[in-house]
Amino acid sequence: MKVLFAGSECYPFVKTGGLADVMGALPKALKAEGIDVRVILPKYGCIPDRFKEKMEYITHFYMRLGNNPFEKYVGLLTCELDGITYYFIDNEEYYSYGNPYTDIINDIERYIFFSKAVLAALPVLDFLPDIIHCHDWQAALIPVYLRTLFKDTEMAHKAKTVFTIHNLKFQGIHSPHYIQSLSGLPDYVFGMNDLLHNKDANMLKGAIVFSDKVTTVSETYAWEITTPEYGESLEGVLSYYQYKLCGIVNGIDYEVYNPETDSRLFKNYGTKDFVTGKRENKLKLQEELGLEVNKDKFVIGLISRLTDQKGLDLVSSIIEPLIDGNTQFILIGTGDPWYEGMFRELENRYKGQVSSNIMYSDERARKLYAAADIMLVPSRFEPCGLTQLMAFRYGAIPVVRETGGLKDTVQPYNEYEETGNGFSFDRYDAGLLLDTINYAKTVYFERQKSWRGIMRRAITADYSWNVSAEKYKFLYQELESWQ
Ligand code: NHF
Repeated sequence: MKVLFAGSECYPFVKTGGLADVMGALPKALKAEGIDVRVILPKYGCIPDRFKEKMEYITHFYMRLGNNPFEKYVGLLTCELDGITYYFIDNEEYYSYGNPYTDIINDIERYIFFSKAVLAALPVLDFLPDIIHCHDWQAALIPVYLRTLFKDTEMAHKAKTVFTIHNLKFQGIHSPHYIQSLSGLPDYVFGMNDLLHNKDANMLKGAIVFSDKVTTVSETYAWEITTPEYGESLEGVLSYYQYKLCGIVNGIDYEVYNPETDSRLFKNYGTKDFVTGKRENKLKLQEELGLEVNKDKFVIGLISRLTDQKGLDLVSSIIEPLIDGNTQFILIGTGDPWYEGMFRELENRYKGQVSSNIMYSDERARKLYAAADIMLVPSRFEPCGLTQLMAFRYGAIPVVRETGGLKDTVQPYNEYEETGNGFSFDRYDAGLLLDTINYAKTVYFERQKSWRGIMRRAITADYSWNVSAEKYKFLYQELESWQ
């Protein structure tokens, strides 16, 4: 079986969030299931040189885009990494700048170009996939193009499409006129039953309508997005198409994230020596960040994009009662300037107890997973969430809100049965977050044997891609069997 993954970011070439992790890890797990998976993405200027040097030029051609009378250059490059073939769409005008995103108006044009170029490139690449698996709004027009402008091609007769929603908040919305003039899609696609939504053209809605299957990254989120609270105005459309919607929870790459071999840690550790290993990482990180060096402090970690989605308003309103003499708080993340300022101010106010790292640093993030006692993920909504999975892997205990994938992956601690690998609360409420952290803190300080049990269950749990990759395989097989 041949599968093509198309999306806007992919680890290790370019990453701004969890989408890149999934695009990087899932193909490897599917390959282990015997599937020929290849990945296609734009060749951004921001891809590190060490990868650009590995890329080989295949060919180029020219393609028209919408009403523009001039043809656009489409370069094709390839490279192989860890047994996976990657293809890159090259066009200096679109991809030489940005990180990788720019602003929504520009990005809409850049990803319309990408979506059309992917389909135009496939015959040239001599790779006719059985499944084209598209991710998020940036690849949303691929299924639409396939069933319209490309409908009479061999590829359209053969390929089925899967569209995965990683985050419904971003949909690729603009006026029908703008999207039609750029895409050149036929008039009928801009009707109420297709791309038109609340007077705008909505690219993600197009993918929901035109794809053979729609998936999202946890079962709970698959249900939540059919409700007004989480549906981002598409709940009606998603409910209508519920028959083709399903949730498959993400995993993480257990080779990339492994405390036994992770060279970024101060000390490596595994399932046998995690108590001493984590202690050493805690002491060293405290020293590096200028916090009071003391193994007995309860270290709370938070690694997040600083946006409203992540529940930071809850965190900001409980920070005062949270930070006492026994507790330290370490944040890593960038985002909304208001939150950045707030966390900087906190660090100044609580010198030695709070460390706000307003940055994106993979190395520091891994050190924090290894050092922290708990990791906070109090999200307002969370399609899957990878932070809690990485926290498990490094023996940090997640404290999460019961939504989306957080609900599906964190089993709350039960003190009567001594089960569970984390702590959770249901309503989006600062008081509940504080109570839950305080409960975790009490177990940590007063019932150390129980705490070690929670840590053991977290660090030995299997949240790798194995199980979920098999589910995707079944889904692809089902589609392949359709005539
Ligand atoms: O895990 C990868 C990620 C999710 O919850 C996460 C999100 C974006 O918001 O699927 O995509």
